[in-house]
Amino acid sequence: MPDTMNDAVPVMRDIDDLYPKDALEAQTKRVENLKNRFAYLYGGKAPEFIARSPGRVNLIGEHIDYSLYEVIPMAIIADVLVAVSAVSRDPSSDKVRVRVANLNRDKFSSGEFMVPAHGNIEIDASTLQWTNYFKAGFRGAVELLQKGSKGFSPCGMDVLVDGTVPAGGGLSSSAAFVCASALATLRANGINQVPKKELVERAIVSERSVGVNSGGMDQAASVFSVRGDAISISFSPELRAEALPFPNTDPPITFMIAQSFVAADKHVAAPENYNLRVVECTLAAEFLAAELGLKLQNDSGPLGTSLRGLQYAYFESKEDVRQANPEDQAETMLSLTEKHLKPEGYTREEIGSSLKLSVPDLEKKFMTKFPVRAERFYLRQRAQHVFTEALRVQRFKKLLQSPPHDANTTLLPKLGAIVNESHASSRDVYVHSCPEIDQMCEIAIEAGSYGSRVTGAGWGGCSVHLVPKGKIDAVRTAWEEKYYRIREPNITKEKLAEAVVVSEPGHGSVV
Ligand code: NG1
Ligand code: MG
Repeated sequence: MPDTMNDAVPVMRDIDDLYPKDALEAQTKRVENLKNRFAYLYGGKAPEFIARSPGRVNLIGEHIDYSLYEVIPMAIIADVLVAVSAVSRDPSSDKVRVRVANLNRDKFSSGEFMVPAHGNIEIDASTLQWTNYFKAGFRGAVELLQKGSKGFSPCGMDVLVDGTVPAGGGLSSSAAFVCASALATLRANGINQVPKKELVERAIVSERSVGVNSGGMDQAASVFSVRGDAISISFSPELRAEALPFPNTDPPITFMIAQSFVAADKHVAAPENYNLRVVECTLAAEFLAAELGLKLQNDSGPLGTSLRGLQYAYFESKEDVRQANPEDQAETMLSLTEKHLKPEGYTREEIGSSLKLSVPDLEKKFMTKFPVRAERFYLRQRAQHVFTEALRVQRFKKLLQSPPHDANTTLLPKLGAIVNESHASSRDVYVHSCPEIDQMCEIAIEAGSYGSRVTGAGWGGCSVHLVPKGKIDAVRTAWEEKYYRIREPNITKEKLAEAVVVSEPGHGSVV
C-alpha cells in the first residue's frame, strides 16, 4: 500500500494490513471489545467507524524539528483507536454535545463538552486533562472544515478511545491521540477524503494548544508513515515526508525501545525544559543574526526565526556560496556558533542589549505565549547540538539510502556510532537526557547494542537502541538485572514485558 504524502488518509476495512501476523488475533479482539464497550456505554448503538493513528519512535534528529531541520522517526505498532458515532445537530438548540470516554476508565475519566454553533471550543491548558488532547484534535478539524466552508457548524459526537501507546513514555501517545481525534472529527462531519498534509499541519498547530510549543515530527510520523519503513520528515521550505526503507542486511536492522519509567512530566515542567529549549533555539538564531548583521524572516514566514531560517539568511547573503550543499552549510553554521557565542550562557539583559530590546520587551516577544523559567540561556550549546544533530541525520540517511558494499558487517556499527554521538550531544550539550536513561544506554552497549540514545523530548521517558538480532535477549536480560529489578525489586512480569519492545515500523493513520 504505497500511499504518498499527497494522498488522503486511507479508509481500510481489513486489519491484516495494519498489524503483524502474530498480533492479528489480539488486535481483532481489541477492536471487537471496543465495539462492544461502545454499545454498552452509548445505549446499544454501534460505532459508525474507528479512526486510528500510531505512536512513533524517533530514530535520529532529536530536538531539531522546531528548528526546522530534518528528522528520521518511524511509526510503531502501538496506536490509538477512536470509535465514533456522530450526533446530528438539533435545530432547536444552539449547542451540540461531545462525549469522550476511554476504555481505561481508572486512568482516564470520561468527559463531555458543549460545542456552540460557531464551533470554537475553549481548551484550558492550565490543567492537564487527557480530554484536552481530544479537544485539540477536534478544534484542528473544525478549523479545517471552516476553511472549506465558512460558517460550518460541527455535529455532536459520542466517542470511545482505546490506546496502546504508553502515556508520557516518549512514544508520542499525545500526537497519536490528537491525529486520531482530528481524523475522527473530520469523518464524523462527512469528510471522507482527508489530505494527509492538511491533517498533519492542523494537528501540529492544535497540539500546541495543550501548552507545549512542540515541533511537527510526531504528528507527521503518525500520519505519513508506511509500514515497514522509517520516514524522513523535513519542514523547510515546506512540510515533506519520504519513506526511508531499511536496507536488507544480515543481521537485519532492529531497534529495541525501552522505557526508563522516569515520568517525563513535560507539561508541568515545560517552562524549564521543553519550552525553554525552544526559546533558547529561537534566541540563538536571533542573537547570531544580530551578530552577523542578518535579517530573519518574521514568524509568519516558512522559516521564521529558526536556526534553519538563520542558515538560509546567511547563505542568501553570500551570493558565491549559495549552492553549497546542506552539510557544508551546517558545518559553516557550527563554526559561526563557536566563534560568536560564549559558553557561559547569557542573561536576559545581555540578549536584550544585542537584540536592541528592553528586558520586558524581550520577555513579551519570546516568553509570553509559552512562559519559561531560567536565569541563563545557553545559546551556544543549544545551537551546537542542533547543527551537529542536523549533520548526523544527513549521515544516517545517506547510509540507509546507499549502504556500503560490505553492509552486513559495517552498516550497523556505522549507524550505531552516529546514534551514540547523538546521545552524547543530548546528554552533555543539549542536556535533555537523565541519569537513568544514560545508565540504560551504557548497560545496552555493554550487552551488545551498536548504538543507544534517549528518544523523544527526554528528561525521562524512552530510549532507543540499535541491536543485532542475536543480542536482543542479552540486552533485555542486562536491563532486567541491572536496571529494572534494582529500581523496582518487585516489578511484575507484565510491567517488564511492557518496558521493552522490539517494534516493527508501523503504518500511519487510517479510518
Ligand atoms: P515527545 O515529547 O516525545 O512527544 C517532543 C515533541 C517533538 C520533538 C521531540 C524532541 C511534542 C508533541 N513533541 O516529543 O516535536 O521536538 O520532543 O525531538 O511536544
Ligand atoms: Mg507528546
